[in-house]
Amino acid sequence: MSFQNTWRWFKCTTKKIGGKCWGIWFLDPPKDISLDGYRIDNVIQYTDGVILFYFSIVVLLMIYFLIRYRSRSGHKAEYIHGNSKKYVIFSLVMGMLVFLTVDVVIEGMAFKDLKEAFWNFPKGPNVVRVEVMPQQFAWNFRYAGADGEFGNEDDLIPAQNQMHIPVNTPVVIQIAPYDVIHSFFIPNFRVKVDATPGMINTMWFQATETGNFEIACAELCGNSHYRMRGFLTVDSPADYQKWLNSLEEEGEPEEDDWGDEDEDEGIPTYWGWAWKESI
Ligand SMILES: [Cu+2]
Repeated sequence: MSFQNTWRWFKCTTKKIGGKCWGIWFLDPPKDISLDGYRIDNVIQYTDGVILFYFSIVVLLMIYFLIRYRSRSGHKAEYIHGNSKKYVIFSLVMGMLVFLTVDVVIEGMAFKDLKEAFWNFPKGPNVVRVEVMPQQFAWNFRYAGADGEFGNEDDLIPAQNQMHIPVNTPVVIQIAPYDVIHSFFIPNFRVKVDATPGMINTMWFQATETGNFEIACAELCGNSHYRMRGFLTVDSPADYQKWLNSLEEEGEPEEDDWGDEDEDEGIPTYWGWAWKESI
């Protein structure tokens, strides 16, 4: 039985409420509809499980000692220094056990996931590329258009907060903010990347199901941070193409289409950068 199967068995036998096998313990996380989201869930679940295991041991031992050595007649308290060789070795062994089963295992899982998935950027002509520029308090998206190049006239810019991607296709985003730090978070994909002023950050993901999903800002970015919400539509490839075509028909925005500076959600139409292949 592999580690993953053992773990699945453990979490399903311990948490069957309403006939359903709960993923992350008491939480009911958004449905994972991404290729690699299970990796994040596994790390979280392992962390919860191993911590619960050690915590239970400590609590059970405390209860046992409280009862076993309670104050009663004919019993006298004893003062022990606890610094003999035996105790030192015992503490070191316990410490190492915790270090190996918590830190080392979680690091191992995390680096494996980074190497196999999150840092293993997809390449090739079928990869969908999107530039994202969050601002207080909205999401701006940019698609390359017919020429496949960013930062020129035929770029496609959907309405604010609207992002479409095709299903079963790798999507790479590059993100930089218009103003302060924001963070692009799609709970259904278990992915998140900061938008940092002065930097272009990058991330990739792939949807396994069509539907409508929420994009949240995961960085407190101002007084309306809570309503900074984007809408991600995962389309079939045909619907996605149709949507791109509908953007093309809308035509180019005018040069002076910059949003009103006094308005929170003025749309800075002219933004974008040449796609950074090296990052
Ligand atoms: Cu934000």
